Amino acid sequence: MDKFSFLNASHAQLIDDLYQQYLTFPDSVEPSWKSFFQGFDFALENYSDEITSENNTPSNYVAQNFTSGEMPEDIRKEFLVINLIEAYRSRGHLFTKTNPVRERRHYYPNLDIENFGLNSSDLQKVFNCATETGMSKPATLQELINHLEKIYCDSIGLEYMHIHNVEEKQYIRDWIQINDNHADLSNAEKVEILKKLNQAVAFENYLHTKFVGQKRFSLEGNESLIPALDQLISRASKLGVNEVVLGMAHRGRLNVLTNIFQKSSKQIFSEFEGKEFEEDVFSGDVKYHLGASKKITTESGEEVRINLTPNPSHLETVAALVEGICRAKVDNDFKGDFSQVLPIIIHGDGAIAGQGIVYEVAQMMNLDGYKTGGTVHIVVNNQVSFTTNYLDARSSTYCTDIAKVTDSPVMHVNADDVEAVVHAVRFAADFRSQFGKDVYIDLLGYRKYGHNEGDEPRFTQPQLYNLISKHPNPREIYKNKLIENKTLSTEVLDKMENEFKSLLDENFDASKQIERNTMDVFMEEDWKDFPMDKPGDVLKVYNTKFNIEELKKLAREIATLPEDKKFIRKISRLFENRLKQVETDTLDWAQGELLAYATLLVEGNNIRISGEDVERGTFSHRHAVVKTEDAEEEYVPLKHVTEKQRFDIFNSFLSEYAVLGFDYGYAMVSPKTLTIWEAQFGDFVNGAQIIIDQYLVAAEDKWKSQNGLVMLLPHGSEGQGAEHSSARLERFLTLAANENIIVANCTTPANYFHLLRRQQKFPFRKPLVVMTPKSLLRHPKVVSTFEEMANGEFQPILDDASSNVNKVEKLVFCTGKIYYDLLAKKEEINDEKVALVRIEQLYPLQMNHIEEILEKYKNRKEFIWAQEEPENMGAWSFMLRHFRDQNIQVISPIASGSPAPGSHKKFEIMQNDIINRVFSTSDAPTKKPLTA
Ligand SMILES: Cc1ncc(C[n+]2csc(CCOP(=O)(O)OP(=O)(O)O)c2C)c(N)n1
Ligand SMILES: [Mg+2]
Repeated sequence: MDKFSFLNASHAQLIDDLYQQYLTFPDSVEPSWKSFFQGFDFALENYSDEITSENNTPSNYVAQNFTSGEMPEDIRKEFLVINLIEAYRSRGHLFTKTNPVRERRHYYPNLDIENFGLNSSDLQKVFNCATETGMSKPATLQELINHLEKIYCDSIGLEYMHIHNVEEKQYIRDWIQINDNHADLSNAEKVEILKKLNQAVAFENYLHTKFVGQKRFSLEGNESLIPALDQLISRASKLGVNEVVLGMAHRGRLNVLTNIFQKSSKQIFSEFEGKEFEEDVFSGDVKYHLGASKKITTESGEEVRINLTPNPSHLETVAALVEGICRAKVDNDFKGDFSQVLPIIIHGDGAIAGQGIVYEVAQMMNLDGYKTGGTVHIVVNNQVSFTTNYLDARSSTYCTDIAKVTDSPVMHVNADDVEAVVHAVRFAADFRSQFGKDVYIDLLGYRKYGHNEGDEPRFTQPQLYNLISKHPNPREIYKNKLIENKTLSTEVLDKMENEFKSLLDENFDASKQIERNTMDVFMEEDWKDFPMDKPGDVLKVYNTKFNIEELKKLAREIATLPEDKKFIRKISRLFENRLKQVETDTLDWAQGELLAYATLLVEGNNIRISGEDVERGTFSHRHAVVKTEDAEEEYVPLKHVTEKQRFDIFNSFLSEYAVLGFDYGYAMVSPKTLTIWEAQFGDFVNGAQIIIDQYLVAAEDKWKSQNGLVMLLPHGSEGQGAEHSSARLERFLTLAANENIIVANCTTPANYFHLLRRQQKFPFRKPLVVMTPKSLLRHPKVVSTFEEMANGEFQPILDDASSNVNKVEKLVFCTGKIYYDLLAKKEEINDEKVALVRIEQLYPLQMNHIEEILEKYKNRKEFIWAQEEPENMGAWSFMLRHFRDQNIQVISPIASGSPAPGSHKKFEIMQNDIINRVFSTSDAPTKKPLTA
């Protein structure tokens, strides 16, 4: 079909309008129009004798030439060639030499000139439009094709035509047109690249021979990752980056640790021997999950700190942390300058295509609360995921197609061509630095062995592994190239290899002398003022008091709106009500929370809160950010309590997994910032379970890594159905051990105030999981006084102050909201035989206080744990584990698969049943509980 047939049906005015648009923003018009206008411009410039007053506008030109079919042949061909150029730009990446071991899939139509209405007789014709592609003067079609092949179809395939921003597209086009998109390297640079490649290859070979069959997740087939990282860090630091945070999985990690992070190979060899770690208290982790931090000086003399984030097996999880860590660095250390911190995430081809968190992390790129100024993504693409072929691993054409979500460029590059790899990462650094956006490098190699070194790849890919077994490694390929073009002599190369081999030998011998392995601690410097806690430290009392007059002053300040701004009536009333609470000394939940923040801010802490709708608060209680009525201008009272500290609060996008990972990462390097993540409802926290299981509860044990993150999880059965009722308290209690986390469920604003303040008063950092209330936010009894806040302390257990100890026959322990339901009944029937004790901190339990209480109520006949969660949920199992020998009994709904009944009516019946059973004198009802 004629490439310009669309012109026949086009309206004259439309054509001219489009042309005006094209003149301002060439890339903003649809590609076929663009080709046409380019052709028209060429005709104007180069074929002026053919242009008449009748055809000097595009519409006239169309009317004359396309509708009558009488366009001069040479101009028509220019148009066709322009179309060919556009095809190279948009489809060239499908026809590259990027796969080192097998033929690529075939895509149609290809770039044969016949598909563009051209033929071999045109090859020697000169075309003006060649200058459009960076050629200095008009060129023959053959020369132009050679030029385009080099740019678009050699060892690098580039995807960028999907980008909507014209300036970015133009920048990329200009960048790749230099030197035909090939690296222009000095001899010294080539030697440096070979040196890193040699280190990568030799290190793997050495492990292969010394630790036969042991898992190391070899990088072989993608060794050019090492020179790539080296050059990326070097280029980025020249562009102003001071700190790099890297996240990667198992593949090639040991190689990165030794050859990029300069971890001594002696240490790595010693870890292969499976020795114990120095401190017995830590469980430690496998060697290919450990983190590292190091200050290095690049070849060109720049100092840069590089950090490798410790990670679990769960692929892609670490990416969210890397973003959070980088953001914290930008906020804490680099005054908001994103250009000084570079996140690099290394993916596997299977994981980047398959794991949903990749999408969640990608969506952070431009968000105020989560952006990091652009991430460089490198895929170690070995074309296989464990045993699964790429055809079963994704539906998308490329594993990197996530890049399209953020309009990011992608370079697919043949991992055997190390110079092309270096060129690609330099592009990544430059593009990120220029636009602060994500960029993807798809490093296309192969996997030399099985998934790990004990695995047989021929079970599943016999044909491919036949090819791979004969394939030379990238060092040999590059070495031969350098010898061929006489950059280096064989002697120099042999010397380089021998020296590195000797170094490995020395380290191997020395590793035998190590008795116990030491564990590197991730970002130790940031934590030097926070030594790790010792057993029992969490249960000590920490001073969370605050001067009462100052507190009142702060309370008035944050409950007062600026007079020169107008807010909707409901907001004005809400703030008036807050002020009234201040004057009547009856502070509700929101005030307890906001005052904790205000006091921490003036004491020199930063605060970051993130989560879905946290600014207003899901339950409309927080209103930490209010908007003016007319302009929706934001007013954040807590930003005004002190100039010195940061109070940041961000509504997150609708993600739990990545956002919790991000905030965990943020807290990982911010001991001086109270970092809080709030779930919309506690239910949704299980979307982020991997972060909890692999980091929150285990990081201390695995990597000696402290973290003070607070998780606020609205929890409680209130008749809203099976969802929106439970933050799965039971799960957190199952995961609690060795004082790894704190789990709390407070019932008073004052206790919540002290709990939050205590987080920053601890001389160490510890994750805090809080079951937070919903109906209690507005419960008339859930108020505290200034005195309780200013001069109180956090109380892990709240004993029943009203009970007459000697009369108590039933000692009832409970936690959270059910206390107020039980209290109402107790007061209604004036029951003196029941004492209600609240467990405000479930983990770690304050056992000495509990023992005192058990001792105190010595006339008790029953010891009850009462909960509104079904018997298999809530804290019951945990309590049973602790008080088995105290004959503790439970009153709860019976076990159930879902956390709460579907209807409000049923919920009321069940809740009443529990309350009645607690206060019943007969034991009959406890034996016949209602079912969910
Ligand atoms: C979330 C998750 N699911 C499953 C696994 C088990 N697993 C370990 S490696 C692997 C294959 C990874 O393939 P790819 O991302 O291509 O990396 P490669 O090993 O090929 O470098 C799988 C499925 C895992 N580690 N994490
Ligand atoms: Mg793979």
